[in-house]
Amino acid sequence: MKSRKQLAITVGILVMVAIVLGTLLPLLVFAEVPQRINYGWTWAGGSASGVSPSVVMPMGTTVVTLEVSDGALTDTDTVSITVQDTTPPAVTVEFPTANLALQDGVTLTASASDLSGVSALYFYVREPGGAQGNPIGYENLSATLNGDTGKWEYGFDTLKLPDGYYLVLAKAVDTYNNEGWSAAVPFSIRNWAVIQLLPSTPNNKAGRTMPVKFSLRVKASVDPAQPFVYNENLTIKIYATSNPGVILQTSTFGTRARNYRIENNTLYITNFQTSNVPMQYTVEIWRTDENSLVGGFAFQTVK
Ligand SMILES: [Ca+2]
Repeated sequence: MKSRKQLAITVGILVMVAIVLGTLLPLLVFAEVPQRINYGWTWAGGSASGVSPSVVMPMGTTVVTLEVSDGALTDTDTVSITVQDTTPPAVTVEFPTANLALQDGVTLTASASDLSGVSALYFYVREPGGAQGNPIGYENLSATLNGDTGKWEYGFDTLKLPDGYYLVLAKAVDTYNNEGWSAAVPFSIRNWAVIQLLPSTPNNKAGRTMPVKFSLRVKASVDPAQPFVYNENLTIKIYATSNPGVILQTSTFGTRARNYRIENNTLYITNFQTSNVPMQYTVEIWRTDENSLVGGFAFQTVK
């Protein structure tokens, strides 16, 4: 009896072990064979692997094919990726340098660079005002790329503009039409010479109204022929040389007594009532628009 009971217990244990093994074995088998999935990315000129690889794509549109494989089965998909340049070119005006005084013909020069290439560059000559100046009709001056220097150039005749203060800016455009602006570079134009026509006689009688005459011509260093400069936007200031703080007469273009007029494209003339006391006077010629001094001269009255 005793041995039969022991046998029954032994059989029971064996059955339980078999049940446990039957449950666990399949799990152990699966654990020893993990599912390995490969991700392969390919495109014209490149490839990568992994679930989310970091890559550098070329400019423009590229079709990328993804192939996913677990070793037995594969599947593919494609995606179209477009890379655009949204960064404007870097551009710098190299000539003129800041605050340079220019004469005659000059070559405006700028350098520009861009990842996708600079396709065009334009210069802008403006009068001062604000961060980018005020247009005066010299916009979008299309520059040419100098193959030797790699710089962009534009031939500019400063005689087209009156003497005074200006700004030049450059705008570069890349092949994706992004526009980059240079800083504004201030410069001046100095082509004019004031030529004193008085005194026609050395002795101007004090106390009389006398015509103050002068001419404005292109500097001989710029053009030896010294052509006449016609300008209706001048302000002529006359004061006693000993007392520059008190302006005795201010003349602008017009027909009234204290205005100035331009005769025969050869001279400027304004009438000035001199003091009874003999003294020396200074005449200053200014550009009204921008309050810049063109030049001046002095004359004297006698008893
Ligand atoms: Ca760019």
